[in-house]
Amino acid sequence: MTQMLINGTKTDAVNKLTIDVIDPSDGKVFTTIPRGGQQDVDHAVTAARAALNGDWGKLAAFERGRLLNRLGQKVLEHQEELSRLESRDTGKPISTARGDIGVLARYFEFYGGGADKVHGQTIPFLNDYSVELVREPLGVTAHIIPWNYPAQMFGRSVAPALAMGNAVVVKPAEDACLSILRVAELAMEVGFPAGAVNIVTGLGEEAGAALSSHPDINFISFTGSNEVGTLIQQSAAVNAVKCVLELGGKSAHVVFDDVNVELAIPAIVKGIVHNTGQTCTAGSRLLLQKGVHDTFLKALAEAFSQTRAGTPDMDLTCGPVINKSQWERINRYIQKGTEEGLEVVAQGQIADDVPEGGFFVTPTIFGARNHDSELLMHEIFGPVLVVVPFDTEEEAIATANATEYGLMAAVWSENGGCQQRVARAMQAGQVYINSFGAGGGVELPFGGVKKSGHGREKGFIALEEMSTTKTIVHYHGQAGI
Ligand code: TXE
Repeated sequence: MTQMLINGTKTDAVNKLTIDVIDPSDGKVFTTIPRGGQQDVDHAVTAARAALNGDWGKLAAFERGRLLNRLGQKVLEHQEELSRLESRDTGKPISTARGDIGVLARYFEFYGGGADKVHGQTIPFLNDYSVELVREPLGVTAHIIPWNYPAQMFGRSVAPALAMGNAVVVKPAEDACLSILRVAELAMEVGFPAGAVNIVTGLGEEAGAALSSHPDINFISFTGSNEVGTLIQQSAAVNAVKCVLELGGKSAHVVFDDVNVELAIPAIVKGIVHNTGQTCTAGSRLLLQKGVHDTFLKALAEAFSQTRAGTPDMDLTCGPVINKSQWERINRYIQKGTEEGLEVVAQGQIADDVPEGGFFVTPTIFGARNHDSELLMHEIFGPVLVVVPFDTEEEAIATANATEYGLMAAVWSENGGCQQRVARAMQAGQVYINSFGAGGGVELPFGGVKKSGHGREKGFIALEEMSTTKTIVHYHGQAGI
């Protein structure tokens, strides 16, 4: 059994209950984690508050930065161990997991370097006044993390919070949290004071709800489904705390007739099969201009049919999906596409020798004739791409924006004017021109518009999100003058 970490101590849940952790490659239980609840969350929040008022709160910004950098270095020293843990827990191919752990280290390096570089301001005001705007931590920050990129999202959410001097309580996903628990242990080893980093494992509706509605937290960072995002926003409203929400996506590639085919095809394939499509930014819609439609689709189908799903150790294009319910959901969508009469343009394969009971799905591209397919509207969260043709730039922009989501998008064209017009018209938090996703992009501000959420993570902007300002007004004139 793996334990959680509260106040610097590895611990079971107060109620001693546990949750089975299942290997997505064979559907079998391989360990358990504590099923934390309200009391465990209370202990963690109390420990975080005490750390803020104690050793952690007393550190200078450069000392916090040094600790973050040490943790980044430690993660790299343990990269193979962490990658093995992450791939077993999530089903990711081992090379994908190695990449994710590299990105985790980058978060701690990047924000370690940023910790002492967020300056305040002086503000011109009336004569005889000096006004300073100083940055302060928010306090105890709560981080609810999903299962698709546990290690990366831990870094993305927690590193900027720690850099700004907050004390964190993390509720990882019940489906995948082992890498996070190990990194939290490493944080203690490099010298983070007890209580600065706390991890409470458990179910969303128990530990997650207890944390997001806790009256003594000052901020919530949530990545996950829109349904739970709504609950989180309600809890945040009750306690009047700020929240950053990163929710679903239905990202579009818009491919024009003058596309550089060699550049676009591998990026579009990777954009939907990487992490078995379980990525909020997955490029799950492909809008193809009619002049290039047939030749592009033929080349895409050839490349896509080479994709293979297998176990982490087989290290193929993708792994299994995380659990049975996601497996059923994705297969329902594939079935639905067939029922709606969508054309199957290409399919990858599942390797012959995968274990029985694993949650493997067949990567699939569908061609749609009109725009009202459910597969074009809903986030499938699997390796399923839907292609639609278009004539004009205006039509492409309208179709790309015809979704309730707005997380990421890409324009594929060699025409500078077209690239800029489309990039600016697209409703998305990040738009790529002739590329897609940029391998993590720790430095690049990220977040959604519309129902993809609000607030920004990654980049320097996250340091502002994870802190607040205080205005100090100093009158230095003389009485009566
Ligand atoms: O998400 P949940 P699920 C989307 C994706 C996927 C769907 C369902 O479309 O198919 O969501 O996945 C915690 N109070 N994304 O059901 O439930 C939970 O324990 C507080 C997109 O796994 O939202 C976990 O830690 N917390 C996404 C986290 O919320 C609660 C990544 C996410 O789980 C809670 C994952 C509650 N009441 C899924 N209920 C992305 N944007 O990358 C659950 N949780």
